[in-house]
Amino acid sequence: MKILAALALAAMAGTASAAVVFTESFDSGTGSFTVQDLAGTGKALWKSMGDYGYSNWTGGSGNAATASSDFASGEFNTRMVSPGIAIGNGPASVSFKYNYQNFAFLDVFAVEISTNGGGSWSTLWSTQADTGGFFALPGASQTIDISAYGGNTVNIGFHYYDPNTGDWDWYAQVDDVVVEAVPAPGAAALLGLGGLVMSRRRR
Ligand SMILES: [Ca+2]
Ligand SMILES: [Ca+2]
Repeated sequence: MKILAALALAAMAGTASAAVVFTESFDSGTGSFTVQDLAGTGKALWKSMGDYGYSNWTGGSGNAATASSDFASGEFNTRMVSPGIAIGNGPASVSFKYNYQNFAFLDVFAVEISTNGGGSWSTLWSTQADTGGFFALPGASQTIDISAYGGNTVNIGFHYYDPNTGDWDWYAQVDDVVVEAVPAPGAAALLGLGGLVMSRRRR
């Protein structure tokens, strides 16, 4: 039975394709994400765009998660963290819409990933490039390959910070986060094994 189970799993792996396993529209504030204030100042935290009086300049609809340093000067370092997302082995990606305005290469907008519930983070992608309109459309889209993290439950972090002092920068906006991955083993594998058992009974 062990061999048959392994064969069934191998068959599943061979035919499994990526599907949407997580989405967040931010149409209810920061939605399922949790917000960290790593500077401990309460400045420029990820919030609803309306909290800063902004519109959605990402190209998404409804609300966009927004972190603004322009709203009030002061040290800031904020990360917005997704719930744990179980991804299987195989092709996987995270995509999102955004609008980011950098101030004099002082601040950073980064996308990070954790495989230990937020205990430690790896940078997937970061930028200091003005992207999209200035307090205006258009927005932009980004897709990042996270296949290397297959087989883990991951958290995705959107990190906006300025490592310098005397912060007073612009802003970052994010909308429509989508994670596509081969569904984690569990439901799919059980379905495969169920099919195998049924076919054996027919013989
Ligand atoms: Ca939205
Ligand atoms: Ca700073």
